[in-house]
Amino acid sequence: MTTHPGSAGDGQHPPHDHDHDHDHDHDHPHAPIAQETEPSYFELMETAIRELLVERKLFGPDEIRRQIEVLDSRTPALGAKVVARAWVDPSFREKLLENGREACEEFGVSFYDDTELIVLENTEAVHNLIVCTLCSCYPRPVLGLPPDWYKARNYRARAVIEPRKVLAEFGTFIPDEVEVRVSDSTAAVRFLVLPMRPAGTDHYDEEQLASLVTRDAMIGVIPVRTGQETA
Ligand SMILES: [Co+2]
Repeated sequence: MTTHPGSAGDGQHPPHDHDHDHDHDHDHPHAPIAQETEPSYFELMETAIRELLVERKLFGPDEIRRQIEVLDSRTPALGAKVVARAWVDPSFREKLLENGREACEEFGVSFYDDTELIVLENTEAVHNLIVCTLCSCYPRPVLGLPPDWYKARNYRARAVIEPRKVLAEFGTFIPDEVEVRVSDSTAAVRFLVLPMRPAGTDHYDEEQLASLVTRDAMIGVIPVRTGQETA
């Protein structure tokens, strides 16, 4: 139990008898929003730089909010639509493999940054896997935020050293005769895997196809499945 300094016995504010900490004096009827940890170095740094840039009028809080809204609007569903279109439209597929960014932009996925997008096609002969060995570079305009494991040191280091072993841990076993190609992303160049269209989907329409395509398949750690596969 905590009480606020200055809130006990001042005649106006009865002492709190519940567990929370805040630095102002009022009674909340609602549960406190938990502040789980102290802000990290990078969180403090971000706040300091953001406040400085706003103070210098280089951009305003509304622009920051709008940019966050754009970032949050990106999900793997966008990438899945791109993949499904490539599966049904050979000329789009060709364009996509030629210039990923341009093809995506024409398809309606805007790029809010200066990154190039290279789309890597999985075939019967080549299986592609993407990684950022340095940090967490990822095709965010088409997939949104990367999963935590993508940013983990373990994945970043091992994906290039022993990709088949890493893939096996995702339940993906690549036959020896298939080449595994690992592409290392950079700040300027991002990759997206164009997975193989699964067998038995000839009668699927574009939307049904898109619903099969998952984030992990576009990173290259799993194939696209229909759920109808026999083990
Ligand atoms: Co990176």
